[in-house]
Amino acid sequence: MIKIIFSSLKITLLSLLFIGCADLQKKNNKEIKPNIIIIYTDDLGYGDVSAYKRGTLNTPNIDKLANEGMRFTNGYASSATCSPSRYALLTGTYPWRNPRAKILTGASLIIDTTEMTIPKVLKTKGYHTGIVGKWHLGLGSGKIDYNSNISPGPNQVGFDYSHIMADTQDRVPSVYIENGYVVNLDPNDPIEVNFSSQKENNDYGLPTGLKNPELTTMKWHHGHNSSIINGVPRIGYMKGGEKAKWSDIDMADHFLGKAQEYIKEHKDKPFFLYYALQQPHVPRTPHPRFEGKSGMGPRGDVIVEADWCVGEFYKTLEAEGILDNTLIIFSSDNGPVLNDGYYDDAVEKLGDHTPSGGLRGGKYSLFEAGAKVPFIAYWKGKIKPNVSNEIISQIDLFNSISTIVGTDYKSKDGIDFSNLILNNEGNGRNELILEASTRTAYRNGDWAMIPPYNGVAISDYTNIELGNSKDFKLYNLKDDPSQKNDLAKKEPEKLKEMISKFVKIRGSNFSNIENLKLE
Ligand code: NG6
Ligand code: CA
Repeated sequence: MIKIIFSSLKITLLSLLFIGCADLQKKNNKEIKPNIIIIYTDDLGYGDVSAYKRGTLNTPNIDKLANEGMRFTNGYASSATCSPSRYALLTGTYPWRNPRAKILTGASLIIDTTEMTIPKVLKTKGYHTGIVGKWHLGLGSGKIDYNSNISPGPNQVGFDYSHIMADTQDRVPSVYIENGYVVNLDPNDPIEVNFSSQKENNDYGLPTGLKNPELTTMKWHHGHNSSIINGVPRIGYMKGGEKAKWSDIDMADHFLGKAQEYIKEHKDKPFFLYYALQQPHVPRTPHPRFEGKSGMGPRGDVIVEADWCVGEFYKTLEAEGILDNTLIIFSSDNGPVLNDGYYDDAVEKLGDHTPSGGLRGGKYSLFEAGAKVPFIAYWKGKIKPNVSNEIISQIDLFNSISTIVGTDYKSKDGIDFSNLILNNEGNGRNELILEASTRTAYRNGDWAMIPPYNGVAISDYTNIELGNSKDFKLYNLKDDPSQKNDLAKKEPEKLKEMISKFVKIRGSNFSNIENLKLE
């Protein structure tokens, strides 16, 4: 009897102590273990989310996260293209430090398996970690054999579970890969892939977009003229793997289903899910039930589809009862592009929608629209509805998440903004280096500086202003968010200061213009 009383007293005391600790930890944002979800879209622009009130497209489900959570108006991807941004997101390291962090096509894994990543940090705290969707950080360490275990990949850099497409929807192999194995692969129909040029006759004797335009249902504009899969000509050649090929129109439902399954399976333990949607990257292939829904052609339709996916995904979190214990970050890997290689009416049917939200440039650009993206943090009951104009980058999520779950891991270039994200307290970044196709630019406070670069001012293909010029450019974003007035000549002192601060981080070997004078 005494023993029973004593042991129940012990339990009560222990649980009191535990509750006390938990409270304290919560106060300090330490040792709490919310589920963490990053919802990452592909090429979604600053003006594509209606909560940003810049365009005419409607995204009610993403808006809910934005309006009931923290909406950053100065949130950046690290880069104006995909692989570098994804690299920086997961590692907290500037992509220009890693010479392999460029747009990838069939490349090897660019994250070193010894490098720390967000999922690795979370695993030290007992999290289960998963990725569903677009990877685009390379696979393997040489020529990849898609018919056996594909490694290293996401599972070797911190993810317990992975269900991905290797690169992008417009590249081969057009198959899903789960935990290193191609899904539904018939061993009697092995996959071969190569990205050599057509001249080398590496098309396996199969139809291509270049030779057989009559077999395509989507016409290529630039690039994208190799193997035809589901009527869509792709980048690269693929043979075999017939049963394993994805269905483009079902891709959104497919990834959503996998993300929902993951949640249901892991809801009882803290988990991290990186849900990387493929929309609105090309080829834009909405499910027929979304066709025509935006009135803007397939680009608008796949954004409506992506928004629906976010809504369905949210409903799952709600139904599983885990919303008040889940931090959701929503963002995009780079800014918007209309014509990215296919004739798909993105330009013709745009109407008065403004994907870039009035910012200059777009995907691939050093101007603002390249990397300034929708950036939202939502945690029901924890994050209060707010709009923040503080500067924050996806590169900061590593340190911020590390602090939220109570670890000391710090990345090379990130800053801990956990307090800003959760409590709207404290300042954001003073400065930030932005990257676009290996070129870099600098933001400090309200000022943006773009160094000189060789290359065309406007891309012949995408029609986007890339930010190339033979002179330094300087803009005051407060007065001039669309970067119309170059102040480099009017404000020489400011320019000098910006260059010197930029060079301190970036080093002086940043431009492709020879004998560049920094004074
Ligand atoms: C480019 C492709 C473009 C897109 C991009 C990657 C051509 C001409 N252009 O090389 O269509 O696939 O790579 O986009 O092939 S990203 O968002 O993944 O960075
Ligand atoms: Ca992208």
